[in-house]
Amino acid sequence: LLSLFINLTHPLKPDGVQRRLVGEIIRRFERKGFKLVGMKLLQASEEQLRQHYRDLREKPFYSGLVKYMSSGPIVAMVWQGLDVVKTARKMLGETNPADSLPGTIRGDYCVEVGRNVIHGSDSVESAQREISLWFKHHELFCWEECSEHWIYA
Ligand code: DGT
Ligand code: DGI
Repeated sequence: LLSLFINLTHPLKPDGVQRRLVGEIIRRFERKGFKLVGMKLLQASEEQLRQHYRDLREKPFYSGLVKYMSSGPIVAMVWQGLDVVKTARKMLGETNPADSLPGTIRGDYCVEVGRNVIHGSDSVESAQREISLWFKHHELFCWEECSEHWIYA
């Protein structure tokens, strides 16, 4: 069963923490059936953010993005579950909250692309890269969930 699983890094951005959305967002992923395997509150360094957003370094909003992301604590999370990367992107909504449907996290809790509350890895490869950027091996936990047989057939 575990070999089907894929991880996702999933930092709540500084506005998610400031706006007291941490519990609400964890609740959505828990209720969906995904398993929390890593989580911490941290202040991101500019160097970490430069690596995290290296694909966006030519964009006009890049410096503002790094400044915003380092402006306060974030919550970094790793969730595990079948197709979690793909499904979590649907739960997050579109990059621009204005394009996100109600019912998604960005559709329900924010209005502007520059304050879109949460990040989710966009592919399994970027999830692997991002997990190794934000977490040390011993900060991730492999644990057996008692409800697993009611979530997976
Ligand atoms: P549904 O789920 O009744 O609304 O029907 P569909 O069209 O969403 O799903 P369908 O017709 O491909 O499959 C019918 C049921 O068979 C589906 O509810 C769950 C089950 N099923 C489909 N593919 C798999 C699979 O690969 N493994 C297992 N364990 N069950 C499957
Ligand atoms: O993976 P996403 O966060 O959905 O989107 P992305 O990887 O294309 O962009 C990363 C972040 O960069 C995004 O969450 C918000 C910011 N961003 C993207 N496009 C714009 C933007 N920020 C501003 N201000 N303007 C943009 O056009």
